[in-house]
Amino acid sequence: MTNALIVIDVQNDFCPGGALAVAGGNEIIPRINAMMADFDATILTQDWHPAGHSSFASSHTGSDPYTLIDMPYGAQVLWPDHCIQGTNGAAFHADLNVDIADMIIRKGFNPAIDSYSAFFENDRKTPTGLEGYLHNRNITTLTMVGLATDFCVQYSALDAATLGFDVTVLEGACRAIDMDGSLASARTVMHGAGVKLEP
Ligand code: VGL
Ligand code: ZN
Repeated sequence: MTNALIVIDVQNDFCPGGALAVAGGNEIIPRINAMMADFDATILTQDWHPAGHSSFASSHTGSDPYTLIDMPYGAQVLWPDHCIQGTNGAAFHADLNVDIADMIIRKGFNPAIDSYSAFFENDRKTPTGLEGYLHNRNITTLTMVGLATDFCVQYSALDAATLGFDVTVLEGACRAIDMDGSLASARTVMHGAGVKLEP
């Protein structure tokens, strides 16, 4: 067994003061840093949108953030502008130990498709390349931490489980957006998919 720590989207825009701030988002960083040495590999993901991305409410006249829109690939939540490529909001939080990471995977760069998951874009079929990377390194066991539990962590964990990885989400090292019951739903769905939820 080769294991990896997958650190999802610990970026300024998802931390307090950021454009899509997740409550307590920065609190998880010391624990994540301390865990990195316990894994064979550490992989960071980075939400990385071009300006004018289709997941931004500002790209859809008359639409407010945190509402739903129909996209060709299904329902999509509209977000405030966030994690725009090259901006400080898209940078990793300064406290995160990025130096130890083996791999940084960027996602959400396709202007027309969002990508919550580290494995597939929101059309559920366009791969990011992470699956191949993990297989090539014989990594079979994943521990996921980061932001946000009910969006990018959930989607990444579900795809990983579907792909056959052994997946654990450390909920105490994650924080949630929690809109309209999304956290409770995420926990139920992840549990049902065989993702281990641990504190
Ligand atoms: C995320 C909403 C939009 C996340 C990314 O990292 O959970 N959520 N983009
Ligand atoms: Zn995003």
